Amino acid sequence: MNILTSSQLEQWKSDGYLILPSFFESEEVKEMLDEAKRLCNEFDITGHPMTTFKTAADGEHVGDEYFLNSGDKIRYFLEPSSLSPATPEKPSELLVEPSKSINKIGHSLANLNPIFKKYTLENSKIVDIAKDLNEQEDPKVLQSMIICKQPKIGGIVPCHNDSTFLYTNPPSAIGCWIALEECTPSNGCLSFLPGSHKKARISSRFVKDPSGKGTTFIDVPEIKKNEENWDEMDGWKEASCPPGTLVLIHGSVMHKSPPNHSDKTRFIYTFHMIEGGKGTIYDEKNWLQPTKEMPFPSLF
Ligand SMILES: O=C(O)CCC(=O)C(=O)O
Repeated sequence: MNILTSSQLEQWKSDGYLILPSFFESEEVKEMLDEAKRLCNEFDITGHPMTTFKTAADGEHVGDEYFLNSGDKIRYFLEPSSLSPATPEKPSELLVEPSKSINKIGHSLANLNPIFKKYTLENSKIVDIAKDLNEQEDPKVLQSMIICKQPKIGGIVPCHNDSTFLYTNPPSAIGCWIALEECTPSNGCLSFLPGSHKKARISSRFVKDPSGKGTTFIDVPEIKKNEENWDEMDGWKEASCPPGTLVLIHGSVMHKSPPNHSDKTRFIYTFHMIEGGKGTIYDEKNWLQPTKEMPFPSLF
């Protein structure tokens, strides 16, 4: 093994997530955070389609062209409550300055931004982690993004698991989530339901709506629906963590984060890996698509 101890690996297998404090040095975190803030500061709202982002709960459909074609770009998605409601007389207007209106920036930072590339595709520690987990033969990197969780207006991320949103057959997603700032319950740290990855079936998947407009959820054939109300179960654990922490997230583990009502930012950088080998299929129904010019890159 390269980085993980056998007890950490056991914890990953039993909980479905693993918190690794001090994974990145403070200078490395500063470089990522400075770059995240620079990207926010250079955001120009002129001509922006005012696309907002919130993690879809069942029944809610999100996503326009700007969102659906962001797999090979660096695009800005707004925090819903940074905008005034649109009326027949008046379109939505920004209620805060543009740099503070951003929910997330994605979804191809690992390919297109040299700093985030350095901490993803070109990072030997990340490669070692993927090798230590030994879950994927050919990890492909996708959905690399900064999540800002802005002070006061940063919204909730409802209870979900990632393989629903980055579906492969069979499910294979793993999230690498990196705290760039202190994450606490008051600014919206992650919470997990340990062990839920062993029970939760990926029976539904988030796809482009066949109508050609937006996104929807469809059933995964032959997979029995989950009856559990995961969100209401006992045993949720908050994952407060200092900057520099890497949190590994199994694609089936239930997790969430509350709104940020505090006056502190909660910047994080995250990307996901899916299995590119073993005959695993990532199909054209998925909302996030690679392009011919920019296929999902292999980590090694
Ligand atoms: O950063 C957050 O609050 C949520 C992130 C998340 O749910 C994910 O990366 O799957």
